Amino acid sequence: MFTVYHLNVSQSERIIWLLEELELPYELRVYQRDPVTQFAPTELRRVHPLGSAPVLRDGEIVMAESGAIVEYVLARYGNGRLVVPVRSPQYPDYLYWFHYANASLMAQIGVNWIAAMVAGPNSDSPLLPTLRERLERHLEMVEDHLSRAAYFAGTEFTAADIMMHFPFGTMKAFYNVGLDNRPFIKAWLARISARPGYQRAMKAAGHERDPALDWGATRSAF
Ligand SMILES: N[C@@H](CCC(=O)N[C@@H](CS)C(=O)NCC(=O)O)C(=O)O
Repeated sequence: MFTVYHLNVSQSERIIWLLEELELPYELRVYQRDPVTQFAPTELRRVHPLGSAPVLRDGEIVMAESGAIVEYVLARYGNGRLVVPVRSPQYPDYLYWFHYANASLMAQIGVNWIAAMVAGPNSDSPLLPTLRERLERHLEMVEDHLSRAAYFAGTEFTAADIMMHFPFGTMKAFYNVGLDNRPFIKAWLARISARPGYQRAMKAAGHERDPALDWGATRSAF
């Protein structure tokens, strides 16, 4: 059985969600963020040297990095579920969005979030509008894609959707990317929210309400 080391309000909910979708049993170990810094407690460093979440234990194997964990679970236990076959025309989209979620989108959101915190609310730094414009380019690209596809890899829900959810869903608790003018991203979030596996996972992850709803940034650190 897997053990999922979960930090509240974090990307580790991707792993809970994946296991719920696959109906694979797991034990959950829950850690709470420091209420001021929002960092993980030091106990998590006993599980993995970086001390951040998620971490998955599968017997002797201990893995961090949500994308790597998702790929590992799907390759070993997925039996073809939630992935796109390599020869499928949808495979490049599947691969792109799966990796884009953390490698580019989360990276951009993270920079904007930290810059906004460091600059403060009254800053007139020209950096902030520049970063906003960069983030808008991402939102425009995602919106355009979802205007032509129900899910990131086409007509079927896949692990690429699991990877893409956090930046538009739970990340809002820290930094709201702003989806007011993005009807296709919001429609995709609504489709995701209707999934029983998602609902079970968000409950297990400790959410009292659906994190895909617009709840505004409530957890800005420092
Ligand atoms: N790219 C990593 C990010 C890991 C990460 O930064 N996790 C955050 C939660 S979303 C964390 O543990 N933050 C608390 C800390 O680093 O102290 C992944 O996808 O697993």
